This record gives sequence, C-alpha cells and structure tokens, in this order.
Amino acid sequence: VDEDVAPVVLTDRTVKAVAEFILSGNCKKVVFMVGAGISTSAGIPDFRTPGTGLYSNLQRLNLPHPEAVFDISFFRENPVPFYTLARELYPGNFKPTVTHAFIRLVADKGLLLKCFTQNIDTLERAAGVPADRMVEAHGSFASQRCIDCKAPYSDSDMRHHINSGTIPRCPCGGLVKPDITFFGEALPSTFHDSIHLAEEADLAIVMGSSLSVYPFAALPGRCSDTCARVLINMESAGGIGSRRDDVLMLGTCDNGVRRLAKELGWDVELEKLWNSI
Ligand code: CNA
Repeated sequence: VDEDVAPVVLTDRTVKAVAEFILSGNCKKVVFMVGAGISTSAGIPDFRTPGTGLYSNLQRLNLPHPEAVFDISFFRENPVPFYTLARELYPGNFKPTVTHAFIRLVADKGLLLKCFTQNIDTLERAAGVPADRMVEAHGSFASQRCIDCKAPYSDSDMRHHINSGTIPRCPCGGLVKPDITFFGEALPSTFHDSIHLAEEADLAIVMGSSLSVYPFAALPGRCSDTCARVLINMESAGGIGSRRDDVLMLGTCDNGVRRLAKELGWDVELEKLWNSI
C-alpha cells in the first residue's frame, strides 16, 4: 500500500473514514464483490485456504487435479466426485453469516446497487438480499438441467438424488448438473449484463475472495478512480490497496463487517437483523 498518496474520495484510508463516506450522502451506490470466504464461518469450506479448503481435502475423490471436480469435461466422464461434494455443500444445511446480514442491511438502507457473488450456496438469498440486487456470477444450486438436451430437471428429484448419493439423469440419458458454472463453461448472461455497474459504484466492498478466478477477478479493476474500494479478507487480494482510495481490512469478514457496522452506528441493528434471519 502506498501510504504516501493522499486519498481523494475518503478523508483517510481508515474504516472510520469509510463509515463517514457511507453516511455523508455522497455514497449512493454500493457494490459488493464476494467469494467463498464470506461463507466459511457458516461451515462451508472455501477452495484455497490451505488445510481447510476444498482443494486440500479432495484427495479422497481420486481426482487428477482438484479443479477437475468443477471441470465440465471431467464431469462428463465421471460425475461421482462432483456429486460426492454436492451432497456436502447442498443449500439448506447452512445458515447465513453476519456478513451476509450486512449485505442485506446495506440493501435495506437503499444503498445496494449490486452484489456480485462467486458463491453457489445461495446464502445471500437466504439472508433476504433482493434477487434483483444479486448477480450469482457462477450460477447456483437453485436450479439444474441436462447437460446435453438442456431440459430443466425438478428440484425434488434433484434433492432426492443428492441425499441418496445417486447420479441424476435426464429422460434423454444425459447427465443432470446444477446450474453452477464449471471451468470450461460461460458465465451467465446476467454477469455480463451487469459488469457496467462496477463502473458506477461509489463504494466497492470486496469480501472473502482470493480474486483468482476470471473474469470475476477483473471486477474491482473496473471501478472508477472516484470509487472507494475496501477489501475485507484474511489475505490481500486483487491488488486492492494500490489505489489512493483503497482501504485494507485484513482479518475475518465477520469481524470486518462488525467493525464497519460499529463505526456506522448500525451495530445493534445488524445483530438484530442477523438474529431474525
Ligand atoms: P477462494 O479462492 O477459496 O478464496 C477464498 C478467500 O477468502 C481467500 O483469500 C481466503 O483467505 C479468504 N477467507 C477464507 N475464510 C475467510 C474468512 N472467514 N474471513 C475473511 N476471509 C476469508 O474462493 P473464491 O470465492 O475467491 O474463488 C472463487 C470460486 C470459489 C468460485 O467459483 C466459487 O464458486 C467457489 N466456491 C464457492 C463456495 C460457496 O458457494 N460457499 C465454496 C467454495 C468454493
């Protein structure tokens, strides 16, 4: 971080200054860009954290390499590893975190322009973030279809297969896959249609992502130079900190949003909202 360059949008590169900016009335459009790290405290492992991340724990699935579990050509040959994992990750087993509640609170305050998520766990929806404010950039477990004829497949049949550990197939014989984006597949059109909103943001809050999967990882770079950018993450990521109005909050997302909520005077409201979800 180049501490010598004075910020322009913020008075200071601190959490307090970010809160002041949010409360000033000049910050009308907040964009979140989030990843697996916002859901780890809900009990869902991320990909890359050494030791606890999914990639460290996939040996038992006998994969050629960890990413193969989300690779469309590997899935065609062997869907078993994906369905083994899907059983563990399937929505319904997890509760939104206080970080998800914070995104909802920003929406309730009328400040949320868009929340771009890489997560497929649908915990933002579960927290009550309005659907029209969400971009599930890598799709989600909320729907599924045949990978050959593309026919949709029913939720209840899907749940049955997930729970019983069997592989769902379309009447045409093709494999059924949740509408999550695998390596080798295009991102949903909603992602491409919404990218320009990153450019409109007054404040971008990046949370819980190593920013290593493109094109998502390019989003913070699209923010204008009159946008303040905040990174709340265990480690630095995406070069955030290199611009004059960047603020780094290294640590857990839950601690980070609680600190920010406290500076905003929203702390009691945040906990109340989270408890009601
Ligand atoms: P990643 O590459 O595993 O990075 C996670 C980042 O979050 C790392 O930088 C961690 O240091 C950080 N982190 C982990 N726990 C915390 C915490 N409690 N507080 C703050 N920071 C934390 O995951 P990305 O999301 O960046 O990678 C993109 C992939 C991961 C997407 O394609 C997702 O679909 C995929 N994924 C999603 C889920 C989910 O839906 N919950 C889970 C696992 C992987």
